Order: sequence, then C-alpha cells, then structure tokens
Amino acid sequence: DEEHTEMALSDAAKLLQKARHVVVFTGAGISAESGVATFRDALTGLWSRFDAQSLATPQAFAEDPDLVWGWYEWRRQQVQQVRPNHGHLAVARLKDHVPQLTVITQNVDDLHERAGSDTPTHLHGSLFAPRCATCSRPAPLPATTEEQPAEGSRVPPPRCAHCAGPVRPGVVWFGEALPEQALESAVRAASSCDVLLTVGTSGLVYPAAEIPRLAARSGAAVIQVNPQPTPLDPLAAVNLPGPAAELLPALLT
Ligand code: BJW
Ligand code: ZN
Repeated sequence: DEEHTEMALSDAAKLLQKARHVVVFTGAGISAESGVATFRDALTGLWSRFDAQSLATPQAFAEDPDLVWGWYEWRRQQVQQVRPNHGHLAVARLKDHVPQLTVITQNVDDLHERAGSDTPTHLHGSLFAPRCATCSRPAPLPATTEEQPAEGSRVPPPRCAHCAGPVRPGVVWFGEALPEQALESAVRAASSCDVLLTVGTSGLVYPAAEIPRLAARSGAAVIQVNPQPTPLDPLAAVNLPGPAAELLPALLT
C-alpha cells in the first residue's frame, strides 16, 4: 500500500545517499511507459504474441532471414517513434547525486542514451548496430522509410559491402554469447558497487540475471523497482512495487 511504498522510498533514498558506487541494472520494464513492449508481460509482452524460437535465435535467422530482419526493422522503427520517459531521465540525473554511476541495460533500444546516460553497457546489443552475419563487420543502418513496415512484414536483409553476406540485427539471440567486454565490465561493476538498483526486469534471462545476484553476494544493497514480483525479490533489501517512471523520479526528491 501507499504507506509501505513511502517507507520503502525513504529507505532506498537513504541507501543511495550514502553510496559511493551505484549500478543501475535495467530491463524492458523501464521502457514500457515510453510505449515499447516488454517480452514477458502476460497480455502486452512480445513473447505472448510472437514465437521467440522463430524470431530471436540464430537458427531462425538462418532459416528465414526476411521474417527475422523484417521483425527487427518493425521494432527499430517503433523505438524511433517514442521518447525516453521520466524513468530514463531519473537514471541519467542520478549521476549528479552519486560519486560513481554505472548503467547496465539488457535493452536493445537507445532510450537511456537519448535521456542523457552517455555510455550505458548494452548486455544484449542494440537495434541500431547491424552487422554482417558472415564476417561480423558493422553494416550501415538502413534509411528509415516513410512508410512504417507493417507488423509481420518480411524484409530482405541488406547485403554486406565486404563479403555480400546477409546483414543481421546487432542483438544477442538465445543461445548466443553476450558481448565479452560488456559482460566483463558489468561483472566488475556489480562486484564492486555498494548499491545495485534493478529496474523493470523479470530476472529470468541468464547470464544477465546473474548481475544483481552477484552484487548481492558481494555485499551490495539491492533495490528493486517492479510492479510485479520477480525471482529477485528475496535478494532485495528494498522492494519498490510500481512503475519505473513514477518511482525513479520519487527516489531523487
Ligand atoms: C515494469 C513496468 C514498469 C513492466 N516499470 N517495471 C540457465 C537456465 C536455463 C536457461 C539458460 C540458463 N542460462 C542460459 C540459458 C539460456 C538462455 C536463458 O536465459 N533462457 C531463459 C529464458 C530460461 N540464455 C541465453 O540463451 C543467453 N546466452 C547464453 O546463455 O549463451 C551461452 C553461450 C556461451 C558461450 C558461447 C555461446 C553460448 C542469451 C540471452 C539473450 C536474450 N535475448 C533477448 C532478446 C534480445 C533481442 C531482442 O530484443 O529481440 O533479450 S530475450 C529478452 O529477454 C531480451 C531481454 O533483454 C531479456 C530480458 O527480459 P527483461 O528485460 O527482463 O523483460 P521481461 O519482459 O522479461 O520483464 C519485464 C519486467 O518489467 C517484468 O518483470 C514487468 O513486471 C516489469 N515492468 N512494466 C517497471 N512500468
Ligand atoms: Zn560481411
């Protein structure tokens, strides 16, 4: 209830005030209020309408590149039409409140950057960094078309300028390794921070879900912002049940 949330907010604010190094660890829920769909929310999540195995695996891209490329182009253009919300803005402002801040996101959107967080670590890649599926060289982002690609439309991927291989989205699919440097720096930050603020993630996808767990094991206080219960609940010193765009700004006042 409201009184409980007030108390939790003041506990969380106190933890942040005395922290030297804060890690913010975000998932799809922080972008939900901007209008970007999450993955696992029961009614609105992408995986309730689309089959993950046929869209977000290397096998899916090999079997039907046009379907997979078209789906990611549809999502990229959706992200380009929305704006960061007060949650992303509060995360960016947090750098003026704590001596050291590290932002680690599982999100493939660019809303943290557009809110003013300069170098968030993207554990699952980005919708804005396509690369060649054959030789891995970065490929140019296709021009945004005036006509939005319709949901479910097939779009043949561009061809690599160097080897003519198909260009793929620069995201991390199921069964793929996370970018090594991103994972390393996330592990380093999580094991040396005093507070980890986990926001809008179900905590179900590994190895990313190890990051808040590692912080807790290393002695950091974990603060969680999420309207739903998650497997991270027992780990959290403070649980803030509610939407990120409301609760994150309230933490800074
Ligand atoms: C709000 C809100 C509001 C809503 N405010 N909150 C151990 C056990 C079992 C399986 C595995 C295991 N270890 C690894 C695996 C396999 C697999 C995995 O974890 N599977 C599990 C699902 C069981 N992991 C992998 O395959 C990973 N790779 C790997 O393990 O490689 C091994 C390897 C090593 C060396 C060489 C080769 C291989 C890769 C995982 C990649 C995940 N990719 C995706 C897709 C990215 C591209 C795309 O966008 O399409 O990443 S899946 C999807 O899930 C996406 C997300 O980043 C990720 C996490 O989701 P997130 O952000 O938590 O979103 P949701 O929807 O789950 O939750 C949203 C939350 O927000 C909810 O809690 C809401 O309540 C909340 N919310 N509104 C605040 N307003
Ligand atoms: Zn190539």
